[in-house]
Amino acid sequence: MLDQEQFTSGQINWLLLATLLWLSPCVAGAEETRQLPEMTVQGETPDGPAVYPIDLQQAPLTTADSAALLERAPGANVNRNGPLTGIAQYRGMYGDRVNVLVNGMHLSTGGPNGMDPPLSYVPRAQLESLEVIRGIAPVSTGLESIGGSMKANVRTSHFSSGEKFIPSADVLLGGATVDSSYSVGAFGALANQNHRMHVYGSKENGDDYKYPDGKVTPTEYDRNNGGIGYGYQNNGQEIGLDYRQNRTNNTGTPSLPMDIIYIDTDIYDTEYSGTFGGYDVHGRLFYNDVEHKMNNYSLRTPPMPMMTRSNKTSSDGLGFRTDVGYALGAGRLLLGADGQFDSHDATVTDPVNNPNFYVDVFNNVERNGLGVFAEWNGSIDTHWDMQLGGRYARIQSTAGDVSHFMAGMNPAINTLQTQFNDSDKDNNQNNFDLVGKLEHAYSSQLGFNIEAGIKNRAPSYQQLYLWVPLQATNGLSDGHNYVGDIDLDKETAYEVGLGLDWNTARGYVTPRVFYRYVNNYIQGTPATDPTVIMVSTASGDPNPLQWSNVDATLYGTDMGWGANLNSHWSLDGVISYVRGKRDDSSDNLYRIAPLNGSATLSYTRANWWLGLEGVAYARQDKVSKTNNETTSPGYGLANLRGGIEIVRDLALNVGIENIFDKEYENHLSGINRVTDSDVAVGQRVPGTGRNYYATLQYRFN
Ligand SMILES: [Cu+2]
Repeated sequence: MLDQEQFTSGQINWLLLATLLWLSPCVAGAEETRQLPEMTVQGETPDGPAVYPIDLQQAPLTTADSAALLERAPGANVNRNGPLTGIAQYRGMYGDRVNVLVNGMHLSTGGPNGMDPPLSYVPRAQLESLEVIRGIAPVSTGLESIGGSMKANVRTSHFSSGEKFIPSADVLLGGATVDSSYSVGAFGALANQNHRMHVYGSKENGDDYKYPDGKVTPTEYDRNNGGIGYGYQNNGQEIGLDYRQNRTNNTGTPSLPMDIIYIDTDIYDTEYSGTFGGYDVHGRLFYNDVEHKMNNYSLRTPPMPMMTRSNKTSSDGLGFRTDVGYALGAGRLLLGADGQFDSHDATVTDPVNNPNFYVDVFNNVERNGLGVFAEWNGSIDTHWDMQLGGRYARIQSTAGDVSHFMAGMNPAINTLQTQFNDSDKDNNQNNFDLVGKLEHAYSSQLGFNIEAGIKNRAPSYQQLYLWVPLQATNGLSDGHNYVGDIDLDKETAYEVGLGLDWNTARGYVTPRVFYRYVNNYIQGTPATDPTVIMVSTASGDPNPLQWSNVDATLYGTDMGWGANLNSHWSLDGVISYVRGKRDDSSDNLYRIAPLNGSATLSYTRANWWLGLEGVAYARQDKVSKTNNETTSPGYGLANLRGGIEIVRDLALNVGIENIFDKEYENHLSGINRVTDSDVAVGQRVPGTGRNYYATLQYRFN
């Protein structure tokens, strides 16, 4: 079962496991430092109602893709193109529009088709918390956050008290039947009052998953992820150093034209925080590097025997952030500066049938952002809290010249190449963001909030520099070839929101409504350049799209809700609805989640729990004609989960997902492009069939 590659990282895991088991007797007497595992409870967060922490306690550890957990937060969802490629969606926006932070970092991802979205770098087993910031994201959350902000934090070490070093550890084994998958993970830490250090590693591997009519090919996956970190604190000052490595091997993405052969990513992060008088100073510097290869012939049959293609890409990103916070009036002012300097390259070749084949899809592409912001949070009256923030960001993009091996022989390709190389490739945008929020505590149980904001996003590098018609769309997966437009303008969103938080001992509801108008929304529209159409037709799509600035409106409502029936029984759920449409034409926006909701009935005892989950999606018939999007029928699913602490520190979690083995298609799943699959080409990729899973977790701290 283990091939050479697996064995290498398996060795690492066994080494960790052995070390941790050896360490375990040392902590038998360390009970006073024992902390509860990650049990963030909905509606009870120190950050208040603005942040929605996803309850990880009852979320399955066998879901390889952490992004799947987003379905548990109001307004959030996930666009799937494969088992590890969940793209975060929030209130109808996704991809580059949603600011997803991994340990506070904005990562420069390597897949021009969204194969390595930020959350793919945080295996579920290593996730410490996943939070969705509700509504308009504060300007302090990132350079560009037009579609909201989310924060994923990974397991790390924490300082303890006293000089004695206290160890802590966590070992996890999991398996699931639907894709014959397994996951192993280990985390170990050692900390005292001044030093903390940690090491971790995980491996996840699965085969093609089953659905009631067969198997979805290729949905196999293999991901190895690990890292090491150190922190030091003294006299109110603290530094942290972290290194994380990701090695994803053969992993299918049936909704995209190619599959992942590898994604090799290294992430370096250093952080400083200190207090000087009344000033809290914070700084962070980070760097990530991605080497990625995908092709259309290793995990699937190419569309035509001679059309074997391979695409090698590389990306890197350098980012920083500094901020200082201090008391001002009845609140705190945060002043900061941040930057992100990303570069991207991608070259398509045909190593099987044509060694001369090469196309520079992206060459020396750079996207650099620099910003400053000010944000004040405080109270303006006994029952009124306010947030006021402003940000300026300058986003500068540029690209190098490209070449295509056919340019000498094919006049149309030569025209596109010459046009691109002769053009001024600089695109500079000045973004001014503003956010204001008011919260009114009507009583200890009831609060109201109102918010308004202006947010901007400069075009992505694909939207600017895709010069030859191809499906490099950051995972749109609509089957169309696209070309970019160097002269695109930034998107500007004007958004307002209203909300209510009602929270008592017996239950809670947290509804929000929002309305967002986006000026210059970037959307593919039918290409008009006859040369583009000619080249695209020759490669199979006679109707290519070109990104252009249109206008759009998104509005909707979402909420978390729950009821405590008695001391053991409770009911919790979320409901999300969003409507997205063009303003300049009668079309709808593409790949928008239909009305959906979930409810979990839980029975909880001191050392075991059971949960019955119902998930329901309505039909989506508000689809995009421009993107040839098909409608999807509604469906309901039932899942049963449970957990028990067998002995102290050893927990078993088991469950059955999709109990009735229902065949269903999630609207946000992509369209199948693979011929040798049980799923027809052009059909929306079906969801997983009945799945039994179990995880065993041993942790002490
Ligand atoms: Cu890729």
